[in-house]
Amino acid sequence: MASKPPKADPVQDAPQVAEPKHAAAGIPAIGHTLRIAQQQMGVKRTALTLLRVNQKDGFDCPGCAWPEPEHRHAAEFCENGAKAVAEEATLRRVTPEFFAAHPVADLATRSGYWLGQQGRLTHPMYLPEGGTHYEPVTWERAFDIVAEEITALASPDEALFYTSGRTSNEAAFLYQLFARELGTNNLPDCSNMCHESSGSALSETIGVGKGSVLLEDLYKADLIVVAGQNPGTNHPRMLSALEKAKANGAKIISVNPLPEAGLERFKNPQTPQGMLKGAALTDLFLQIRIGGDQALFRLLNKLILETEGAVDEEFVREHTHGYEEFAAEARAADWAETLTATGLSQQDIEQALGMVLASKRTIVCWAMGLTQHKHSVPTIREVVNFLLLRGNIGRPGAGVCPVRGHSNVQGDRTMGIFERPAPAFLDALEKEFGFAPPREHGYDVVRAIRALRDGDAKVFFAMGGNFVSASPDTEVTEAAMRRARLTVHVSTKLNRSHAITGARALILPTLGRTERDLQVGPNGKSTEQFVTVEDSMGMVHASRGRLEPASTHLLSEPAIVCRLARRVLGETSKVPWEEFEKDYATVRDRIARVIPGFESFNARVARPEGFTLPHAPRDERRFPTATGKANFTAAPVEYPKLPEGRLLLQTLRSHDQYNTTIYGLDDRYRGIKNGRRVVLVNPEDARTLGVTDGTYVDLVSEWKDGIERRAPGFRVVHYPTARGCAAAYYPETNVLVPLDATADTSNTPASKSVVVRLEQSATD
Ligand SMILES: Nc1nc2c(c(=O)[nH]1)N[C@H]1C(S)=C(S)[C@@H](COP(=O)(O)OP(=O)(O)OC[C@H]3O[C@@H](n4cnc5c(=O)[nH]c(N)nc54)[C@H](O)[C@@H]3O)O[C@H]1N2
Ligand SMILES: Nc1nc2c(c(=O)[nH]1)N[C@H]1C(S)=C(S)[C@@H](COP(=O)(O)OP(=O)(O)OC[C@H]3O[C@@H](n4cnc5c(=O)[nH]c(N)nc54)[C@H](O)[C@@H]3O)O[C@H]1N2
Ligand SMILES: [Mo]
Repeated sequence: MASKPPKADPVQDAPQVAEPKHAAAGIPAIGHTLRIAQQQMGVKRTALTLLRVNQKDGFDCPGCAWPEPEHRHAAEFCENGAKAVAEEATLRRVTPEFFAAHPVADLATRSGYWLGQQGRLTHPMYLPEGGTHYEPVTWERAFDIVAEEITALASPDEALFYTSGRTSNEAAFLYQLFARELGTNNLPDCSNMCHESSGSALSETIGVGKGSVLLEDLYKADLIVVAGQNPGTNHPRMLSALEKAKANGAKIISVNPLPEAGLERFKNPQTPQGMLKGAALTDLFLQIRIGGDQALFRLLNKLILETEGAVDEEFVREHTHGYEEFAAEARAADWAETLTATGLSQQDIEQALGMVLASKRTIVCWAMGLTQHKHSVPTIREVVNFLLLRGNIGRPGAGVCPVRGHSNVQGDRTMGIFERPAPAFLDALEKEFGFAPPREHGYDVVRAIRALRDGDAKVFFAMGGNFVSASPDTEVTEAAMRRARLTVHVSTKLNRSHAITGARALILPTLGRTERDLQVGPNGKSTEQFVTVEDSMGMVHASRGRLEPASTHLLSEPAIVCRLARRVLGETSKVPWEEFEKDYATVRDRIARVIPGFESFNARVARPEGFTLPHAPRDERRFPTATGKANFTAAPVEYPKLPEGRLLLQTLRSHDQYNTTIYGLDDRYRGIKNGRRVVLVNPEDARTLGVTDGTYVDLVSEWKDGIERRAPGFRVVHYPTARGCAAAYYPETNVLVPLDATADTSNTPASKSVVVRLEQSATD
């Protein structure tokens, strides 16, 4: 039997602390997975559902974007994928009775954990202006309300259409089509807070904003650098790939302020010997200071340049641009400054260099540890310089590997969810559909918040996600949201964004990945639909849900967009929305005509393994940049400079959460139990700052705008992080991230480098 959701809230946050672990996955992971899954789904549904994850006839795991291997295990999922599935396939329900019992003001006092634990949304719900409770509403009335508010706008640019990264290709394509036919490019998405820095740096330097490696490249690599990523928690299936790479002889360098258990040792739950002993993964751990990566790669580049025969001169000559300028800048890199910026020793760096020079095929993998700093874009460009120097792009076993987060965040971008669409994409839309899409750029996430705050945007529509909790500067974002005329959320689960509303608000409940999607076709017969997704390595495949939907009142995301578009755009629309809703294959036919790489989409996606999108640098060493070559870049080295008595805080994920969805209160690998309000501090720093393990402090962020941002009541945990650095979980710490503290060029909130001071908590 599934168990009941927690009644009490605030759930007691009383962290208990033990030694951090040195290995990830293995037997405890399996027990833990099944326990969480069974609480939500009961025993039988757990077994039936988990067997379908990532199988060729099943659904794509709604967890991360790591690709599926060619030879799939019967259990091709990980502990955290199983938690993501259980969270969606739960038997708990949030019904109209629940909303009648909980006024919105009450929901706003609840923790994200409590809200999520209540279960799946079952009915469209409406909060009228001045109302205190959400009330059930028909779908027709819900679409009328959205249409009323959109029609009342002075310009379509006063509407915002946010997307989170679980939305399928089909739904994403329809959604951006609707926004653009309406007349706006205001399509902010979670990517703006995530890998935007990677996209910005890669498009400029190699001409494609996506990773250039496939799974088999990892198996062929000599050296894999994993920088700013915690795969043990966030991409657990990557550990199997790293294990295989090691078995084939690869070396691994991990670059991280924290010693992450998953990168130390991996106990593969799918092999008996793996469960017992496990494989050591990291050969060299570079415990870097937060934000020191650009300096590290810059110095490595200098050392490569100074080593006879280390540069792949032929590649540089044939395929790159800007080498001389870059080399001059890199030769000027300074040892002393690098040691300060990175906190590493000369020996660390020399050892790394030895491994770099010994490798003919090098891959660099990264995630949020590189993308969420002020200087993230130049940092990632420096990684590209590093790979270009030795010809490590566009050959087997080598390349760039930004490891994407949400399971279809890369696909959503491919489908046109982007506030700054390429002219060629808009031209193709125009040709296919016969309307003129707007050319002016729209708002990204940070600019969308400013627009709401300043009254320049009045309707906020979200296709999934939890905008209020995921965004920076929580108080500013919440106040901005409350100024909206209408906030609308297409959601599977309850979250804080439903409680912080505009004057009017709607919750539109939708099908999840795990659920069967039936649409009534033109012949009047119900036909099962499937959707498609693209993983982190550009592989596109089908996803088919099998479970009965959580409620008979749910609509699929494509159906919601099609009906809304018909209602809002009416007779004037040039798009056959009704046909699209009835048969998603017709949507794929259009995608095939609009987006390069999707030719014969329906035929190719019918293959169980799907197909791989073309990637010019990877496939042909062709670099579609402005210069027609791969671009070396030469930016000055930056790194955060910390005032006396302050720490540099990174906001990261615990093992029991998926972004703003909190599965539980433990962070097993880091030895934290039963609480999330913890701040990990190096014991030496704690001593200097006069705080000890177990005391409670407020985190107070300091930024140049002089505004004091405070997150109260965090338990200090002595932890072996790099000196001067601290770590605490997101989203509790988003209050500390200033809205305007963003990465240059990409405008991604700098949520991994927040300057804070610790103050004794008043309550301590
Ligand atoms: N279970 C689970 N899976 C997830 C998610 C989840 O929340 N839960 N989220 C998904 C999403 S959307 C994303 S984007 C990914 C996120 O995946 P990650 O990027 O792995 O997530 P974070 O927890 O933010 O971890 C950042 C890592 O970078 C390190 N780091 C921080 N600052 C620096 C730095 O300056 N330099 C270096 N070298 N390292 C640094 C941190 O110590 C940490 O190990 O995971 C995806 N998968
Ligand atoms: N401080 C700080 N802030 C961060 C980050 C950080 O590291 N530090 N990371 C950033 C990153 S990398 C990201 S990607 C963003 C994440 O930002 P979002 O993507 O906006 O947030 P999520 O928590 O993933 O969204 C969870 C909600 O999505 C809904 N949902 C789940 N599945 C589905 C579905 O299939 N369809 C629909 N329609 N809805 C669904 C549920 O209602 C759930 O409550 O947060 C960013 N914010
Ligand atoms: Mo993300």
